[in-house]
Amino acid sequence: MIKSVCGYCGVGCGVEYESDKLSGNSSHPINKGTLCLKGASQLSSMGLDSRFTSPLIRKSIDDEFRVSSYEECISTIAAKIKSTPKERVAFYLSGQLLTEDYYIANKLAKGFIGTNSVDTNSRTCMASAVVGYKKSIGADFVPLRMNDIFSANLLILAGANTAESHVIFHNKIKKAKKDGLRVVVVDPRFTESAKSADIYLPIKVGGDIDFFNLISKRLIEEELYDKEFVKNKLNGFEALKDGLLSLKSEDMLNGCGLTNKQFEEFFSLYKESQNIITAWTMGINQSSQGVDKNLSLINTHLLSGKIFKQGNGPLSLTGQPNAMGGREVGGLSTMLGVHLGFDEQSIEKVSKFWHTKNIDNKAGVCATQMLEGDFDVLIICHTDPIYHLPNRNKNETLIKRIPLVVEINAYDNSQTSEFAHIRIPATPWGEKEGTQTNLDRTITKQQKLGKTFKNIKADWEIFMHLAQELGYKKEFDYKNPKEIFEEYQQMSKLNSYMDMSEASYDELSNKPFVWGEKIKDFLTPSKKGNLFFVQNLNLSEATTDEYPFLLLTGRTRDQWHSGTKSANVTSLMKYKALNFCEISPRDATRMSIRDGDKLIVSSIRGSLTTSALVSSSVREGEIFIPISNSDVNYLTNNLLDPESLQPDYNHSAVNIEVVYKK
Ligand SMILES: Nc1nc2c(c(=O)[nH]1)N[C@H]1C(S)=C(S)[C@@H](COP(=O)(O)OP(=O)(O)OC[C@H]3O[C@@H](n4cnc5c(=O)[nH]c(N)nc54)[C@H](O)[C@@H]3O)O[C@H]1N2
Ligand SMILES: Nc1nc2c(c(=O)[nH]1)N[C@H]1C(S)=C(S)[C@@H](COP(=O)(O)OP(=O)(O)OC[C@H]3O[C@@H](n4cnc5c(=O)[nH]c(N)nc54)[C@H](O)[C@@H]3O)O[C@H]1N2
Ligand code: SF4
Ligand SMILES: [Mo]
Repeated sequence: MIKSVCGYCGVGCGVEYESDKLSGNSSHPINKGTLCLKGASQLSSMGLDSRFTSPLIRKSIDDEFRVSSYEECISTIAAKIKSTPKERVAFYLSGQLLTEDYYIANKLAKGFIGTNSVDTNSRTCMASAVVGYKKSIGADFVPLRMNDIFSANLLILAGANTAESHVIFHNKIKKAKKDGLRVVVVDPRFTESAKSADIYLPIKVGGDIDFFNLISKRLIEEELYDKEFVKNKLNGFEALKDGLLSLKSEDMLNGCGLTNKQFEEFFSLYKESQNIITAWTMGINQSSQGVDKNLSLINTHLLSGKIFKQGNGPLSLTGQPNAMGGREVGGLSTMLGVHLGFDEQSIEKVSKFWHTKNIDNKAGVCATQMLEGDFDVLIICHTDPIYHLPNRNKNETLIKRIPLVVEINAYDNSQTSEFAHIRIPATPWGEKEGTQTNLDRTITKQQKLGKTFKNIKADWEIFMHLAQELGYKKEFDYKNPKEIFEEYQQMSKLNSYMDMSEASYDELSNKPFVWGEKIKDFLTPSKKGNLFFVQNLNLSEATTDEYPFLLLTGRTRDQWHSGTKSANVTSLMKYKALNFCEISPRDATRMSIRDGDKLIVSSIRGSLTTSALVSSSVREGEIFIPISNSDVNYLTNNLLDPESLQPDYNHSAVNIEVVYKK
């Protein structure tokens, strides 16, 4: 029997493989034997016809690809990097890479090539939470675990549809509910998660800051905040208090679109709940005020002292399987490695550790700005930016300017492949090994379950061979992921609060390691948390007469993003269609739209074709298109949060045209 970990979402469920069968690992602390359908179906994704297996090369994207060799691809990329100024080389990575893949790519780019433009699709996903945590608690650190819900009285799910996106966590929620946990869902859509909630709050799109501010204001007005904690452990109380008290509660209610009755019903539950967890995902992070939304949410936990105590705290639900590992290693252009930045001291420590003098002291360009940057070499690995970045028509034009685009992918059908000059195949989940950190700091080892094709390398090997070809043979001489993990463990000691060096690589499949369990205090230099007064500035795109609908986008339970792994797996195609557009019954009646009608949805930036699904999950004037429609980002706007540079995917103004009646 081989023990491994699911390669899909941030819950990080343990799996077992024996006699060609995959099941949940009953001794894994996260899932205790259960798996969702995606997790259980992963063997099928290994066998898909769309697996990518031959290296391809072409001079111009107008030419046909020709089959190349792995060696030719690596030497062509290395030659181009050598002749390119370092600041014109960028790496676009993914929260789905393993920690060892990340480590090598980061070490190569930041440590040796000397470019800090190494960023990941996590920029589109968790960047606002990273900045929010850093500002308020002092580090990108999730201060509680999923199982804390079993000690909580109230769980608030804000902009998080766990029933579809974190399925096994959602099952835990259902279990905890039986033992008395109350659940409040705050979401503009009446989601699958909202259906089983005790209270559903149909928040106005973008209204979260007003909602959380109103909670904080009431805590202050009714003197329900933790006075001792505020006095001894927090900065910024007076400014927050003055700011909040200067606002009218009515305006805040208007801002979040809730009635007085709805808020009071919620707030009386809030007041009587001793232990509270607020969990959030894309409805908070993906916003032109994503960081401020995070800060307003975290404020409520700081004021009430409901943090660093069992059953309490702000729980950011990371989406991808190893976005956390990536953040820990340093896979964002705004950090160097192991949560260290680009200050002189950090650069000195890391330079000494890596034996290099090449580290630059400026933050690099982040993922959401990479295509418009001045790059001559862009290496994209384990992600599909043409699919996932907002305002796709613009991105298709921008990427064509880059002289060398390299795509490393395990499947053949990404949307980015059309724009690549060199394509290198990588071994996918099930054929490689390495570690990943789930959303609550649990590190589990992924294991090989099947054979690895001879000429297909794992992502870490591809980066290592590139480094060696660039002349860094001694510095990149690893026989296996274990050696990389152990070097990373040594490096993590450069940061005093990181304790992953206590893990044993060989045991990580059987015995996952949870790092950071000893941290029970703020990680700021003063060991105090920071409150911030923030306000809803309504910066998202507004609807107009021409584009009168607000488009919301998001996940469906059995599909994974662009669908290269999931869209053609038979068992995953039954639950919901890949391409549909939810429209409210009132809008449908007004426009004579029926289920199945073909629609063209357009924004000022582009359009797509979809089919109508009349549903009371969405309100009048709002529509929902799942991201399993790989054209979704032709519609979306590219507004970014000014601090985290995360996109505001969820709120784009669109129009609907009915093409023909079914
Ligand atoms: N099945 C499946 N699971 C996945 C993934 C997948 O592709 N498929 N992807 C993984 C990844 S990478 C991620 S990041 C997570 C994402 O996990 P979720 O964030 O739970 O997924 P979404 O469907 O994007 O849900 C975002 C919710 O925010 C709501 N929302 C939109 N605007 C607002 C707003 O202004 N305020 C509030 N409060 N809510 C708003 C939307 O209606 C939606 O229900 O899922 C992970 N899990
Ligand atoms: N409109 C809208 N857009 C969004 C979002 C949204 O909510 N709405 N969400 C955003 C978020 S949160 C995220 S995380 C992104 C996700 O966006 P992407 O990361 O682009 O989505 P995936 O389809 O998961 O892409 C992963 C790629 O890795 C490839 N792959 C699989 N296994 C391997 C492997 O082992 N090695 C290599 N090298 N490649 C492999 C897959 O074939 C696939 O092409 O989308 C973002 N875009
Ligand atoms: S919940 Fe996430 S980690 Fe668990 S089996 Fe499902 S996809 Fe995999
Ligand atoms: Mo994500």
